[in-house]
Amino acid sequence: MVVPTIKYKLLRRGMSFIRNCSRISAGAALVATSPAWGHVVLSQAQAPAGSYYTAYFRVGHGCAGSATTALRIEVPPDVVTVRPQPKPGWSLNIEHQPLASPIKGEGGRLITERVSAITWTGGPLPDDEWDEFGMSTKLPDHTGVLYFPAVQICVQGSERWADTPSGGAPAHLSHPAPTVTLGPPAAAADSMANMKM
Ligand SMILES: [Cu+2]
Repeated sequence: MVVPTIKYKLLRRGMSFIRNCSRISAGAALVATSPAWGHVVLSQAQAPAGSYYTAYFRVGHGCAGSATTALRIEVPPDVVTVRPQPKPGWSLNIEHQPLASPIKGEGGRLITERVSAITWTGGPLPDDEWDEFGMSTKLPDHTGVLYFPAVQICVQGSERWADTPSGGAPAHLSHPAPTVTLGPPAAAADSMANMKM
């Protein structure tokens, strides 16, 4: 494993935030199949393309020990339908963006804009506690990786979780964007949905 070496180097450079991450990622390494616990991540890292998906953004710790007071999530351009989950103690801000070309939504209603970002503000969520922030989405029909760049604001400082791999190993990103990997559509689930209609 090269990870301990990297952690050591970062610690030597005085990047204290990595201490939070090291404690958490050590636990995550024991359960290799579960998503990483550090950083800001999506709790369910895989979903079928074209499915309805409730995205839970898990905030694992604060900013270098400082409590979290806001989380802003950018919605990928090809995700058109988004509904955020209100949280007690947090207020919601929803940013909209006009669609290049309107699309037909449920019931034939014309959709002319999309939700481009959602921010929860409140808390504070202490550094040594975790929480999840939810939004229901309709995923695009194609397979591949979707990135939801996040900004975590804290009482002191902030962290931007927006790194994406450029051909390299995702494990080496210091501030990876939350991701969900879209697999082939679930045929069984589709036929169930059609039966209900
Ligand atoms: Cu972390």
